[in-house]
Amino acid sequence: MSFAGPLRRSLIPRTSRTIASRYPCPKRRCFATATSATSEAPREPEGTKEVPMTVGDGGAGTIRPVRQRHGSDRLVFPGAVNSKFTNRLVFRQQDPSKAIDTYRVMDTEGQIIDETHGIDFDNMKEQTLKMYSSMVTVSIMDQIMYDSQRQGRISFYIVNAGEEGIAVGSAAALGEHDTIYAQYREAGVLMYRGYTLDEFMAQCFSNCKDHGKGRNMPIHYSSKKLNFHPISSTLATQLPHASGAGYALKMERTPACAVTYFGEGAASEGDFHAALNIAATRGCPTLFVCRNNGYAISTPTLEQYKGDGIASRGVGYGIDTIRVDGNDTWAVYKVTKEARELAISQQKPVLIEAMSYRVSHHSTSDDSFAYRARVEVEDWKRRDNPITRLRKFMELRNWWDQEKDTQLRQQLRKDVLKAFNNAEREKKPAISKLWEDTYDKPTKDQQSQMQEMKDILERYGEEYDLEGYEGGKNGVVPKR
Ligand SMILES: Cc1ncc(C[n+]2csc(CCOP(=O)(O)OP(=O)(O)O)c2C)c(N)n1
Ligand SMILES: [Mg+2]
Repeated sequence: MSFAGPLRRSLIPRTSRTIASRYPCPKRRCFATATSATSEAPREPEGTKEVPMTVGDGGAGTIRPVRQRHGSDRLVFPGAVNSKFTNRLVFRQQDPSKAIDTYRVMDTEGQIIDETHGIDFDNMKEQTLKMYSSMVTVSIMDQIMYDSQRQGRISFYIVNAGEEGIAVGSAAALGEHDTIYAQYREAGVLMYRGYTLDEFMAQCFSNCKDHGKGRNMPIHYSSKKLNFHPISSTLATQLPHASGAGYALKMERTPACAVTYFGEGAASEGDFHAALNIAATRGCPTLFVCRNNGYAISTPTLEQYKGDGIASRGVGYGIDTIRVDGNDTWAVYKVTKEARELAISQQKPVLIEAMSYRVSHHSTSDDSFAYRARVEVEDWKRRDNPITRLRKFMELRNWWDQEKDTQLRQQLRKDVLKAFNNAEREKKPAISKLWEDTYDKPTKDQQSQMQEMKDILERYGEEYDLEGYEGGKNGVVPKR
């Protein structure tokens, strides 16, 4: 019957079929050879028959068979496919003297120390200046926004100090179609990708130009245009999203990757583990970029985990992993570029652990001197800083000097203040925006809430600065 073929085919789960045909397994022939070879193998006692089993290879999503051979010197179960038998009862421990290395391209003086870096610096002057300028802009914006929060002009802020190199160095190595899921201390990624100062300020002031319609706390940026998903400060929720986005890119055969940023503290969340495991088993082209800055608010890393940082966990999940000096912007650039290439060409996730120190308080809601000494912070600031390091690199190449630096900083300060003042004067979004975008049309409950709000504003309108909102007190009228 002509139906027989397609009918039988349809019994195979659709996903396995498409995945297997897209990523043919070079080892599939070996299965056939191994199966026929068993007829010549010595006979096994009853009850210990070889049972072919399959196991995911963690790469392109293919499956291959494993079997426990009689008399073998190693364990070959689906859960542990190449483990030697031993009669020595030893609990394996980590060896603190063998911590995972930290990759560097340049030292603290801006001198290149890895001559195999393969970065074409001579043709990268313009890009280097863009990277440097992005980092300086973030640091100037941070100072202004931090002070403005203290003056009560915005409600909240998170400073990026000390971690600008991780954000900008990695962003410089990504493609425009790569889709980003960040935590909250990665303003440099947006800055490098072209988010304007007006956009930053509109979000922080929750004004009517904010992409999020003023409904989120400051620093919860988003940009559809730049493939940057909205910041969610509910820790680690972005990580499974990034695994899923990587999987979607793989299914669409888009030559791009998903990239997610998170702190080492967020890596204590269950979502971190779920995200890494699913990305590893499904072979998702997702880059996991961990900023290990030594603190989860007031909890130092020494109290957060016992293992070798976050990198050791990547290895545990079977993910290609690297640790990098986060103050070395070129090292971050280089590993991100290589990781991206690996993720896309081999369809698998990569974990990057970028080491840095959180120079700032956690946020404007935190006073870090309640749990760490001022001298500790001052020491770190003096010893090393990603901005200073990149500047030294540029000076060594005669691309930069003190005069240029002063000019750049003056100009950027002016630009930030201009955007700041414009955003502060802008109206807030119409009050009705509070109810938009959850449902296609306002529900009955929402309509009654709007009516209640309208009544309150009619009665007590003079208690509020309604003129500051688009449409004033009439802005609460729902669009039907
Ligand atoms: C699910 C959840 N739990 C707790 C918090 C409160 N919280 C906000 S930031 C933070 C520390 C995060 O530390 P880390 O991931 O290292 O990021 P860092 O602030 O150091 O950049 C905590 C516990 C939260 N936002 N979400
Ligand atoms: Mg941290």
